[in-house]
Formats: sequence, C-alpha cells, structure tokens
Amino acid sequence: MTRRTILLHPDPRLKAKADPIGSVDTELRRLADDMLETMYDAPGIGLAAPQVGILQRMLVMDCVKEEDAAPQPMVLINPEILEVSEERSVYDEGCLSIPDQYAEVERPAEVTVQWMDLDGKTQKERFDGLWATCVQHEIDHLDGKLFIDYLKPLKRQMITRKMQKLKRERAREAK
Ligand code: K1U
Ligand code: ZN
Repeated sequence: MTRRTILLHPDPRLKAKADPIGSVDTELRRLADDMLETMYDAPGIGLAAPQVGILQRMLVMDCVKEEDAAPQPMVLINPEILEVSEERSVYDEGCLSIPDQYAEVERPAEVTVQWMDLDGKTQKERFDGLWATCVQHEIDHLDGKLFIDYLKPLKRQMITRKMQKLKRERAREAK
C-alpha cells in the first residue's frame, strides 16, 4: 500500500465531476488500498478519489471513533443517494483538502446509499450519525463540491485565501 498525496484547495481537480467506474480491476483495488492507507495516515474519516487526483467515482470511509474498537473500512464505487431523511443534522465539518478549517454544515440526518463494492456486487445501506454526514461529504467530492460551498461567500473567500497562502508557503518550503 502506498500513501498518496492529498490535493489542497484550490485545485481544478477538486471542482470537477468524477467519471463513473465501469468494472473493478487490479488497478482499482490498488487505488482503494492506497486511499485507505492515505485516509488512516492523515488521519481522516473519509477520502474521495478526486482528492488524490483520480477523477473516478470511488470513496473510502471509516467513521469508527472509539480507539479500542475494530476498524470498519468501507469502499464505495459509483455511490448514489436513493433517499434522504427530512430530519437534518449539523456537524462541524473538516476536509483533508482544506486542512485546519472547520465550519458547521447542515445536511439530511440519514441517507440511503446504493453502491458497487470491490467484488462488483451492488450494496445498499441506510447511514446515520457521523457516517451519514461523511458519506454525503465524500459524494459531494465526486461531484466537485466542497463543504465550503455551503458557507456564505465571505467565509468561503476567507478560507480560500488562507489556503492559497498555505499552498504558497508549502511550495516555497519544497524548493
Ligand atoms: O473528505 C475529507 O476531506 C475527509 C474528511 C471527512 C469528513 C470530516 C468531517 C465531516 C465530514 C466528513 C475528514 O476526515 S477531516 C478529518 C476528521 O474529521 C477527523 C480526523 C481524525 C479523527 C476524527 C476526525
Ligand atoms: Zn473533504
């Protein structure tokens, strides 16, 4: 497994709509492994393929928070939201492509999602709590949407400027 580089906002690849995946092959399985490794290493609770520069509709997540609990890695290919609850929930979201920036985002509290797994089988599950927030955040990444797109323009601009500064600093350090 290889840790991949996570793209930082702003980057045109984070604004693009990712392509559906036709079938599961060795390369896709390797990408899923690498994405899980990258997510756990960050650390994070989710990661979408566009965040590592691959414009394909695959995401990984593991929202188990208790340190002594067994990990529950999930790989979702071509995920689709079939149903959303009327009830909404607010969570202070972060993003590995926008480090150290957090903001409250309101989303449906529960969602039913259908996807293809790494065996090519169709799966369907109702998510709630942090899992529901995370899967919606990750599916947004596949559609080129970031959590800051839910914020007021001024707050979004402020975060984007901070990120541009961070990227300039990191580019200088890399020289
Ligand atoms: O997609 C991403 O950028 C990953 C992101 C997922 C996410 C976080 C919060 C709400 C919705 C989706 C993260 O994992 S940010 C890091 C984070 O939340 C975290 C890190 C360590 C422990 C617990 C949480
Ligand atoms: Zn994110």
